[in-house]
Amino acid sequence: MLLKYALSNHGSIETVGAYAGFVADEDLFFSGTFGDDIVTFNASLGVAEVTERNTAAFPQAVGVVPIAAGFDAPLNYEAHVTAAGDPLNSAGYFPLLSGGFPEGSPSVGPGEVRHVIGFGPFAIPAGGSRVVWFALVGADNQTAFEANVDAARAKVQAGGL
Ligand SMILES: [Ca+2]
Repeated sequence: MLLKYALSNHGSIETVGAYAGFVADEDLFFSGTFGDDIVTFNASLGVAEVTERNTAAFPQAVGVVPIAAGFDAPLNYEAHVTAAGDPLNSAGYFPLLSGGFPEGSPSVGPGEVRHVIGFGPFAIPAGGSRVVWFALVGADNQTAFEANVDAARAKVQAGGL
């Protein structure tokens, strides 16, 4: 699934330091519970990836793929929170969406995990816009997952929907 967002700057001054992020709570139930999920920043794919703890029995993988279209977005970032650490309201997600965790932070779980992934900072010119995409990707195993991530990126590079 591809989600497309157009971020427009209707002002007369360039917007700098913009971030685009996506929060997800996947709740994998292949194992019969969402309490044993693991979320990892897959640095080689540049995606947030969620699996069951027991990947031998349950090899399925899902993830969120950030894709910037037509501009440079220098940093993929990630952040994780557990159920106990959920923000109290929507505004509480802003620090995660705008800052994330440092790249290379470790996997979180097993547990009832959420994550944030995105890119930034980037600029939006006055009167202009930036288009960002997030692909929600899943597969029956790691090999198929990687192929589906590549396919999602290729679809956007070919013009999207
Ligand atoms: Ca699970």
